Amino acid sequence: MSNEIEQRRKLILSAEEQMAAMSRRSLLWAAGAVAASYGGWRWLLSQPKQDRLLSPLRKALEFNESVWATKISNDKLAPEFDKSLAKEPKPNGIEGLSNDYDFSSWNLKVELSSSDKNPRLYTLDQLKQLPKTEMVTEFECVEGWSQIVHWAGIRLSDFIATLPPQNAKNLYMATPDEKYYVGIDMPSAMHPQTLLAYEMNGAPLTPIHGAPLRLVTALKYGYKSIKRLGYIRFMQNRAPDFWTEYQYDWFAGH
Ligand SMILES: Nc1nc2c(c(=O)[nH]1)N[C@H]1C(S)=C(S)[C@@H](COP(=O)(O)O)O[C@H]1N2
Ligand SMILES: [Mo]
Repeated sequence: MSNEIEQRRKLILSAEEQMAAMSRRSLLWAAGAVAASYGGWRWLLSQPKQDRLLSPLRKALEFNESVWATKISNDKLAPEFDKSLAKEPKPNGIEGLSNDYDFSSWNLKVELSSSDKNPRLYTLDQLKQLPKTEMVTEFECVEGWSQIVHWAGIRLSDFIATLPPQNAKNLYMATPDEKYYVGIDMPSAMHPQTLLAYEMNGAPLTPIHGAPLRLVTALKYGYKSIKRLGYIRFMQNRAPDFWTEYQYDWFAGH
């Protein structure tokens, strides 16, 4: 793990410890108390990557997940743009993207439940048999930048439709080494703008952008769009999520 990420985590965790005993209702008051008693904001502001730390705190003050849970639904579509506006997004986030990965060993492992001992394995060619779907949507990182990107791949809902029906509520998705992982609720997984993408801006994904296959969800912040996807597991419980463990919103709608 990079030092930068380790440092960010420490910052977030230390702020979280300070606030852990405080109830949601008194959070605004609590933020002031933390600032007063620890010189908190001055200290926070003197740290690198301040936005990365401050934004989850700000989110906790302003929103709650139920607001986002009602905001996203299969009726709502993210705006789409002209392809001419699409550019490469900033390469961001390398958890689970080890340099020595053997791409020839890649396949997508799918477990239909937490106790499924016989994962189904898919090659990219097999997945490409499903209808190719394109979208030109805005990719938004919680750090504050965004970029219009032209994606192509298969709809996650089209893929799920090929599997035996089951009534899972969530998906766990992880890199082959499981060092990066995201949890996605089933309505979001079934949304028409949730793709298993293999192309970006008309070319196959490059390794830094998640080759050979990544998730792209147009209605959520970039941290849910896991690169180098290797596992999908259907779950009843809320699936673990890398950044949610450091206080980012699990739902991550924007
Ligand atoms: N495997 C993996 N996927 C990841 C990340 C990561 O660290 N590892 N970072 C996420 C974050 S925070 C963002 S903003 C996007 C960035 O995607 P990009 O590098 O293609 O722009 O990838 C997401 N997916
Ligand atoms: Mo991000």
